[in-house]
Amino acid sequence: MTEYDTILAETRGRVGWITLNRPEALNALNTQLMRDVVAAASAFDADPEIGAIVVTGSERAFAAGADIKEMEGKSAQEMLDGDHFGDWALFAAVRTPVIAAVAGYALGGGCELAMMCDVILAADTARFGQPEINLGVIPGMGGTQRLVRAVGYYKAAELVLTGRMMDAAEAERSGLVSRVVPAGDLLAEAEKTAEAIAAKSLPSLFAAKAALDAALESSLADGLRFEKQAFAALFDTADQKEGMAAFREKRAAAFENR
Ligand code: CO8
Repeated sequence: MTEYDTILAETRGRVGWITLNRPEALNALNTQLMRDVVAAASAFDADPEIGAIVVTGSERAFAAGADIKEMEGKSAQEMLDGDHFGDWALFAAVRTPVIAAVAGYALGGGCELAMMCDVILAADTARFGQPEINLGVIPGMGGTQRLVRAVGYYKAAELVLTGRMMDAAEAERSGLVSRVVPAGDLLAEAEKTAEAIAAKSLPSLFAAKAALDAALESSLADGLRFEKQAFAALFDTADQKEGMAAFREKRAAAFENR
């Protein structure tokens, strides 16, 4: 397994784990951490033995945002030319389902990173927010766009304009998180959920994620067209034949991921 400077990456069964590891900065997302996360996620994504990825932080912080100290002195031109956060688009584009397991702070870029994932499991200690307005800027890694889609305009607008944090219960009520669990159970729940996903057929997982993404990115008519094509295409996989035969024969499916 490759060693990284700012994260820990490991494989457990069919699940790839990425643990953000800059405790001195509450896992603030600097350029190196972005590169490390993208490299690890891309490697997991290319590995047919991996069916789900978990991204997590520490008990205190999932991530407290982009690294303010790294950005502070930059000009507008430098921010645009450097495209300092551009590689996060590669993370958002991985085909494999990604679960964010969030404890503590998920602020600014940390909240935006969680929203690039497909499932957000929150510990009851989790706190979400887009506090960039307090720094004289605005969210820059998708926060104004994905948060509106996740929680609706009025909730998102209040959070982005005031910069206030919401706790895990409010985040769940608002539709930002999939499920809240006691902090001590977070990693076990993430593992259980990831294993349940990773046990499915890989082609159907890729198709499901791509179709879900289409719901956020296209009109209903285009999304339905995409879904119809993706649904039909799966009938040329061995796993569709196996899955349906297993149902008929009243046994568990043995998927071969093809
Ligand atoms: N960047 C850099 N360092 C940080 C960050 C951060 N985002 N957050 C915390 N740290 C550091 C602190 O500076 C401190 O380091 P040191 O001990 O050397 O001073 C250490 O982590 C511990 O933090 P605190 O002492 O502040 O811990 P507290 O428990 O008192 O407070 C908070 C915790 C409330 C989370 C507080 O640290 C905080 O408010 N952090 C900043 C939160 C924030 O504003 N996040 C948004 C950042 S901007 C952003 O994410 C934009 C994303 C899009 C950019 C895209 C550009 C293209």
